[in-house]
Amino acid sequence: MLNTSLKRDMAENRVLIVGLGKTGLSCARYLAKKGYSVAVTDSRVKPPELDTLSNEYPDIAVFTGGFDPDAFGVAEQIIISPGVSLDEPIISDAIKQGANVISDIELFSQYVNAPVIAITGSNGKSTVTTLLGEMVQRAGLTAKLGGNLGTPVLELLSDTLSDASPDNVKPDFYILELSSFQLETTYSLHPIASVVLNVSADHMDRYRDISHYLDVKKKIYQGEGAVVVNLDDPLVSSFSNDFSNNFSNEGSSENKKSDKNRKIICFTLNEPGDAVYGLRKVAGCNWLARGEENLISETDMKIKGKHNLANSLAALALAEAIGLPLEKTIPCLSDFRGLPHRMQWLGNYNHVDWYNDSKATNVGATVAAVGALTGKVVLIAGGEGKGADFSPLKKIVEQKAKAVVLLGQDAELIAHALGSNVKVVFVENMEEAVKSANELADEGDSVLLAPACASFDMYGGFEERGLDFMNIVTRLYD
Ligand code: UMA
Ligand code: ADP
Repeated sequence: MLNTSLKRDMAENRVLIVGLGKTGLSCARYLAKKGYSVAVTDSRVKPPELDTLSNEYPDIAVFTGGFDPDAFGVAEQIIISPGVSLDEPIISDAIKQGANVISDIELFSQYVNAPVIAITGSNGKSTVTTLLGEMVQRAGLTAKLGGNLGTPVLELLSDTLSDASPDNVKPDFYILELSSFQLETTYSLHPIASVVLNVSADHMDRYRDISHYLDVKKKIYQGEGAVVVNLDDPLVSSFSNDFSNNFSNEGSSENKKSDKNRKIICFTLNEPGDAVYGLRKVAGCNWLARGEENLISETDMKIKGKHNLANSLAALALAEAIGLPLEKTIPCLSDFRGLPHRMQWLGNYNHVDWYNDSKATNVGATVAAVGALTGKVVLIAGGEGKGADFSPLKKIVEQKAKAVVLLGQDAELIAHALGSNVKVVFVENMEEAVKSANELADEGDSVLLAPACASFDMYGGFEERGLDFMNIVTRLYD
């Protein structure tokens, strides 16, 4: 639980911020503005926000190029950035010696002044967070969005902004995309509605195994708020049983209440049955449905693929949990075009459709992306695999891929997992990958960048990788 003496520790100058990326900077600014004095450490020689912090707060002590034991020596309160593992020896030693380690999300939880909706899962977080934000706006309410989506949560709190800022108003809701890293050290968020969208292996270089990763994801359900459950994901629905045994397909189709009086709203990609939200075939087309009521046809939506139907149902369920009316939320589904770098259609060049799904940074996302396309696909994949087991790619690639073009650090590992039934080509960089895919694709095929890996071996992030891909494709073929 939260260290109740947090504020005393801060006042006594024993707060250490670990990491000086976006999160570390936001923590330093937030606490400095509140009058606390802090120290910051980062293992990198020149962390990304070093210059900004030094310019804004020259008096804050910063230790870089390693985690300085002197900085940890006096720290009783540590605020840890998501990119730093609790297994770092200096962190685990500090915990053994009684230090209290919390995330920026935990700090946010102590000061937040409006209800929070929290969204996690291995895939679909950013899509659902953004879509729900549009639904809130359409309903005439306000929301601030952030977390793993990109804006550190402390930047969303209005008291960090200057009084003159037009954003300096309390929103009706905060909608947070949360990663497992951020949930590890979060204890008192208590969202009014939360969801674990799905769970498939990711970050296996940080967690012992999938059950360790699952245990961390579960932390989003802290408190007594409404819970949205994906009935199709056995891992999610099984651990949801921990706080309620009412998730089965039995019973009434109305929102269920667990022993703890939590509102539970289930969704499925099957007929709604006893879930609240589901899919129904009407004249050969998939319709999103709430119980008996058909809401919108898949053909009237711009985001494609079964995974995006699941994301849309999850957003509807969260919207219901916070009281938004369907007549406001449904139009968002027909308008929403999706986010850049997620199944982004670039154009039809040389009679081939080109898609940028650079955000497919794990195996589950790539399986969903390949599965979302009709016809044959030339897949471009590879990068930093984060210790993943790539074998789940084999089946869908054998079914749908004409060839796979591999690049980056873990290209060989992916090729090994794919076996010999599919043509594999190794390349050195993105330009070679694009040229090779162009040669391998025939008229009517698709070329899809969905790497199943992080990008950090070759790029500064998935956006940079996606932009590189898009620029090369348009330069060569547009
Ligand atoms: N790092 C070090 N030494 C340090 C501190 C960090 O080497 O002392 C490394 C980390 O291992 C990591 C990188 O620096 O490779 C960035 O880590 P960070 O904690 O400084 O990251 P921030 O800039 O604060 O950004 C973080 C999230 N990044 C991570 O969790 C790695 C961002 O999510 C998030 O948008 C931001 O906070 C605001 O909340 C990005 C991400 O990649 C998109 N998330 C992972 C994912 O989606 O899979 C979890
Ligand atoms: P996240 O924020 O969790 O990374 P995004 O919404 O950014 O999720 O989507 C990332 C990628 O994951 C997409 O490009 C797509 O390939 C895949 N994806 C999105 N939603 C789902 C889902 N519900 N199930 C499986 N894969 C998904």
